[in-house]
Amino acid sequence: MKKGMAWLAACMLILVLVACGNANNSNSEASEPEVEASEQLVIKASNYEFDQPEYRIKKGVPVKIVYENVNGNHGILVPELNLQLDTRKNSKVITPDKAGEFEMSCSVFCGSGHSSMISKIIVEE
Ligand SMILES: [Cu+2]
Repeated sequence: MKKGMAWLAACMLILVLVACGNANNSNSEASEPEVEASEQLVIKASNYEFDQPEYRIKKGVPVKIVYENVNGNHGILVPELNLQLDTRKNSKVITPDKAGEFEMSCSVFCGSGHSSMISKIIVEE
């Protein structure tokens, strides 16, 4: 009799765990809808520069921006494109809706060369 109760309790526990797992999955999908991007742009940062003076992407085309930290501890920040990446969150899909040149700076105060870490994101029409 006692054994039966334990077995029943174990079953209940498994059911609860499964239900919770499903709930978590649907939540994470809802909070961050990931757009499919066929293009990818890798931006690398080191002490104290980005690997290119400018990066080109296209207006209206989803692009996956990937941040790569080469040395030091940096990040990228482009307020106009609502883009901020660093070593903790290192990729994001964006679809720029306006053409132009947008300044990109380092999002982490990394030391003496911090303020010279400036590049441009150019969104082409
Ligand atoms: Cu930096």
